[in-house]
Formats: sequence, C-alpha cells, structure tokens
Amino acid sequence: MRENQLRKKLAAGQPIINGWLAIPSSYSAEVMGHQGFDSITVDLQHGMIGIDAALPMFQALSSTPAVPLARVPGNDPAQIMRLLDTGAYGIICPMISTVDDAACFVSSCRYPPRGQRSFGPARALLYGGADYYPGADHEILALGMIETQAGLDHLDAILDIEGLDGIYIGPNDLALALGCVPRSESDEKVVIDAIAHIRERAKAHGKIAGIFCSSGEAAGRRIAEGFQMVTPGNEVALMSSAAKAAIAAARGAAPAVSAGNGY
Ligand code: 3PY
Ligand code: MG
Repeated sequence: MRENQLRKKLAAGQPIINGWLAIPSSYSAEVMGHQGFDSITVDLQHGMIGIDAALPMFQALSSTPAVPLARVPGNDPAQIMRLLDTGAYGIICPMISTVDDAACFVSSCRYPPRGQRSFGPARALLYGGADYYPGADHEILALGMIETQAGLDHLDAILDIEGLDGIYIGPNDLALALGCVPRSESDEKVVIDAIAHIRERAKAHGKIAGIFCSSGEAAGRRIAEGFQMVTPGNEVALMSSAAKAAIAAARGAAPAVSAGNGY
C-alpha cells in the first residue's frame, strides 16, 4: 500500500504544511497540490464542496505530491467511510467534544476488529494500491478537532482514545466557545491560553498537534511554538489576498488589509 508520507515526516520531526480547499474545483486542487504543501485537505464542512465535487478533486490531487486529506461536515460514520473510499489518507473531524465522539470517529476510520469501517475501498484501492487492506488502518490519519468548551473539558480523555492520531484546533470555533469573537489569531488571553494548553496536552500524550492559521507567518509562529501540523489559510484567502495585493500594486496604493483568512 502507498505509504502515508505524513507519518514518515512526522516521525522524522518535520512539520506538516497543509493546504486547505474550499472551492469545488479539480483544477484548483491540482494547482494547489503542485505548490509544495505536504498535504491538502478537501473541506466538506465549510468549503463549498460535496462528495460529488470531492471525487474529481481527489483525482486531481493524485497527480501531485500532496497527501490527500478530507475535513468531513460532521462526525457521521457514513460520510467518513465514503471519503475514505474516495481515497482520503486522513480525516479531520469537527467538534470532537466527548470520549464517545472521539471513539465513534476513530471507529469509522478503522476496519474490524479495531473499528466499524465498512469494506468497499473503491477509489482508495486505485490511490492506495491493491494491498490497501489491511494497511489502511495504519496509514489513515484520524485527527479530531478540538473547538468546543466540552472538547476542552474532556481533552485528556479524548487524547487517551487509542487510534486517534492527534488533534487539530479550530481557532474560530474555539474563540466563540470561549465567549470571544471568532478569529484564527485571537489576541484574547483565554483563547491564547486554551490553544497553548491543547498543544501541550497533545504533546504529553504523544499525539499530533495541528491548528488552522491565518497566514504563512502565523503558521510559522505555530510551528515555532511546537505545533506539528499547520494550515496557512485556505485557497480562497490566498487567492483573495494575492488579488488585492496585485490591484493595490497596479494602482500604486498600499496593499489592502486582508478581508479574512478562511476557516
Ligand atoms: C475553526 O477555526 O473553527 C475551524 O474549524 C478552522 O478550520
Ligand atoms: Mg471550526
């Protein structure tokens, strides 16, 4: 089975720079996949992407070195299994708030006896190889998003779940949960402290600590703090800020402040 390069890089202590796709386009996916990201996440939660659009995006990513991941719309076993069958080599699952959430999520990503994943790897066989089973349980990454108060409250128990490879922080939802304005880079102490706490607990459990970021600079700072997986905004934000900068340069004006960084 094709090895998951993310596992190799993480084992070698290399940070994962993850791209993020919200536009339902195989061409965008292909372009992004060729830019040097270690992985690319197709976002079916807040991206404008359904399963029918995701399939050609995964096919396009196959022609690039980026490891294909999916963020699912929710903790729904049927959706998770379908995206794995499409060839996703890892799942990022939103709103993991309890031990049961985490156990159900991990179980959806693993074949029996470890989990409840139904057998029918369809396109995953084409991407992963004819020997996809039984290697899939090892190669597929399961990352649970910590972005609720309950997720914070149950953090250690969630991190204890066998088969959960790591956590991925949604800073916008986390800020909202803590009574603050949703932002990828909050300057509220309560959010800053919560993010540091989640990162430290993930490290203490020997699990991957990932986070969504507002820019490449912000992502670099997160790596320096000890995060192993960072997403420097989504492709909509990258496209928007590049367009604004080009227009400002053409007008001889100061670059406009970016309208947003994605989520
Ligand atoms: C959040 O910031 O809440 C996210 O889910 C980012 O992907
Ligand atoms: Mg979120």
